[in-house]
Amino acid sequence: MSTIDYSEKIPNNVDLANDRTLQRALEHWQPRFLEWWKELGPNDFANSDVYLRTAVGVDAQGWAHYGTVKMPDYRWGIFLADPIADRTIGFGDSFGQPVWQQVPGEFRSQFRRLIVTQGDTEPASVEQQHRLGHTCPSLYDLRNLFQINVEEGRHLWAMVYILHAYFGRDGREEAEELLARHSGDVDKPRILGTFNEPIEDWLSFFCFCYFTDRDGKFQLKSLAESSFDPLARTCRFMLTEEAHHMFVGETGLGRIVRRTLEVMKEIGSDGPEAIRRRGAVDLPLLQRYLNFWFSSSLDLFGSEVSSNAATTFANGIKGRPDETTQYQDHVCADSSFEIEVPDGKGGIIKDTSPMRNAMNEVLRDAYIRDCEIGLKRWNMQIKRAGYSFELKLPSNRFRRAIGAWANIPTDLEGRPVGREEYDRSMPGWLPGASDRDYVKSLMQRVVEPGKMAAWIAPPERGVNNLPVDYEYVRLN
Ligand code: BYC
Repeated sequence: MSTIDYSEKIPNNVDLANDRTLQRALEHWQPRFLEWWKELGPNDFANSDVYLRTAVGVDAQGWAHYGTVKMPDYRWGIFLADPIADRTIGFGDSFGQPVWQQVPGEFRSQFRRLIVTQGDTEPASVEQQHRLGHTCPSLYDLRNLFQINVEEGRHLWAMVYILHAYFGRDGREEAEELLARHSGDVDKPRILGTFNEPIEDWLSFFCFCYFTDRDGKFQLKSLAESSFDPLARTCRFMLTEEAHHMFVGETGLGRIVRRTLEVMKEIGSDGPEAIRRRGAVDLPLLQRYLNFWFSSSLDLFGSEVSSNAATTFANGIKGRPDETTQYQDHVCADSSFEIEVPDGKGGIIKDTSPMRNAMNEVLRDAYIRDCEIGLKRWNMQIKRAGYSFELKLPSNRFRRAIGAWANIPTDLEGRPVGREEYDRSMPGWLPGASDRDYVKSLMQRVVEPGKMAAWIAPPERGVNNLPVDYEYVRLN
């Protein structure tokens, strides 16, 4: 197992000390990163002591250390999972050949595009969550937000390292740009749509962690299959950290459902107005938030049929999650995939695409199945409490902005509908102004250890075996 050198200015397990040029370049980027963090990270809490986990190794057993840290002192570092001896290319035209330790010249721009896109999402999410700390529902949640923020910052470092180490001057310029684009900026927005959506309340935050971080899981798993070994190893380690982010989303939404069910039981009603009078989140409101974030996150997989996807698969650049264990055919040169597309007359037809071109859709399908798991769990909670309400994922055709269904109005079941019906039905499908105002009214900060806001139940357990009422953040 490789060890992490913490005596370095930039902790790393890539032997940075022996590459002075790269070390200098990254040390030059470091103060810019810190400036960005100060401006657009959770810097109003710079003086708070936060109980954080920090990566200290890449060993599955003991990779993290927990302790109290002021966020600006967090040690953002560069960690690659240990190499797999004699690893060979797992998919595409070069299947079975040794993996690459350098980027082949002919694939340079394709790799750069994907690495930049991946890197762009990390600081974007920190920017989106910039002000959430002020309205935390508990110290436990505040700590989780900050944990996610520092780790997304580290994931930015992970991509910046690859850009600096393997893409020369272009890579250094791209690394600067990663700090120059900003979420929601009209002139210089983040690359992918969802990362320009504001996250102004904790309901949105938990939905984002549940749906959007899960896209992160699928994309990182695909890049972890890459033939470019340093990228694969980087992404493998990022996935270790990523799991917690989805946990925060799933348990956050689960706790909201639990609290709502308690209120429904107390008042003996499932009427949204009555529930809102008690300061909880009615289930139809939650459903509208799920519709919003799920449909937005579906776009992150790109078009159903994509020549980019075909090329990156053929060239061994980006595979499918768990390529080795989940699939038999790793070349996919002759297979095909059936997709449903609009027929141009207000209906749906089946079309067949070469499998390689449909890789985005293969990933999206797997992602949707993964998203279903949490919903099943919450629906079970609702059923056990004696209610018939069922949370549902909308169709993958609903409210799409990318791909075959972009800007085609459909209902939640994915049936094409007229524009007028679509607009008329929207208040029932997506959060409207009054929903957002109500959710905003709930966002009152709760910072007494162990106390929770009225709209969310406490977690089942605290962090790292500590009690729920531990003072996870000392606000100073
Ligand atoms: N919004 O052939 P197409 C995470 C662009 S999340 C705006 O359809 P392709 C995280 C596309 O870029 C994971 N633009 O798709 C989560 C292309 O533009 P260019 C992030 C979009 O290329 C939470 C054009 O449309 N990682 O880690 O096959 C917190 C045509 O593209 C969108 C990655 O995404 C969109 N939604 O696939 C923190 C992995 N979708 O290049 C972090 C790297 C597509 O022609 N990225 N476009 O100007 C990729 O693998 C691919 O770029 C995509 C698109 C899957 C995103």
